[in-house]
Amino acid sequence: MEYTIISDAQRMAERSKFIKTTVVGVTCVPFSGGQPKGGVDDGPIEMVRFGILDQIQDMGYSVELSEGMDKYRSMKPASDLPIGKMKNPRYVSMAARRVSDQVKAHCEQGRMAVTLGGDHSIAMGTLTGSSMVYKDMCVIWVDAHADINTPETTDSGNLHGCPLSFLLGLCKSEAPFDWIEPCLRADRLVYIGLRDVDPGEKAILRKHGIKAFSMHDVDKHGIGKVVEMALDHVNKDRSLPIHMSFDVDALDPSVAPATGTPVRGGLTFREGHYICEAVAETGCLVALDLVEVNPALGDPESLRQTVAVGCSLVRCSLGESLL
Ligand SMILES: [Mn+2]
Repeated sequence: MEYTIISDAQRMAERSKFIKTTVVGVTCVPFSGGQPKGGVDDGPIEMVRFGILDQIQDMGYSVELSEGMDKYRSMKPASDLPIGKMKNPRYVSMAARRVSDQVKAHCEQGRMAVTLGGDHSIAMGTLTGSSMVYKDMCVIWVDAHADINTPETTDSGNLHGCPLSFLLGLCKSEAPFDWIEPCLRADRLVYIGLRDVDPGEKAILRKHGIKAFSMHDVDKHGIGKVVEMALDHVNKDRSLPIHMSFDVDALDPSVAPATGTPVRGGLTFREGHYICEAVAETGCLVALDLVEVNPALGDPESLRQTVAVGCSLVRCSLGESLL
């Protein structure tokens, strides 16, 4: 009896509607300027140390790594006074702009673009970059938080809570963020996992009719139905490219404890993985962000657990299957 073994990479290339190569473009972004806690800049380094690049290659892919990840630290300006409430505005802007160039370059080459953060402010760059190549793409934002504060509505001034307001064009185009073109339509964005949303953000979601599936919806319908409804909302015919931005704090802190803003009552290990598997199955995924792994928070076991789960979410999104 002969058995043919087909690699996950081959299967994904056959299934994909947009990606026809088995090269994955990985961008590591050791960046923490969008929030106050040190350590989240070590997230991508720990994931690489844990073997994420080898793991992707073991699935049959080859990896093209963006150059110069050290630059994200060295580009930090000597002085970066707040603008309004926004903290580290110049640094966040410069880093996101560089991320945007690197992600765009991978997308232009037809590679799946995988970005390892870093805090979630880098999504200003990842989505700007991918949307330049995939103009009609939709976005699945998996997170405990809505990350849609404007520079006016934010209480903390931490820009990792604001990327979507820039991408949707909800705030004025002003320096240093005037390079960001609004690239995302409100009806092409859907959330999964929300459970800690600021009052100003709730008002924004309502006003713009942005669809969100909170943990309440996950409890009520189950994750399978929620993912189906989320995809139906932004991608009815499963014909549009998908950029998924996955914040590990969407997972319950018992599953991913080493993250900057943990919130109780999150996704289970399997629910998180199910989202990635189901999105991979659509054949529409073109870009993935995995952000907010912070190795400095918690004991060594918390770190190992969080890094491991981050890596396995990436693999599932790239088509690693159970059978
Ligand atoms: Mn986030």
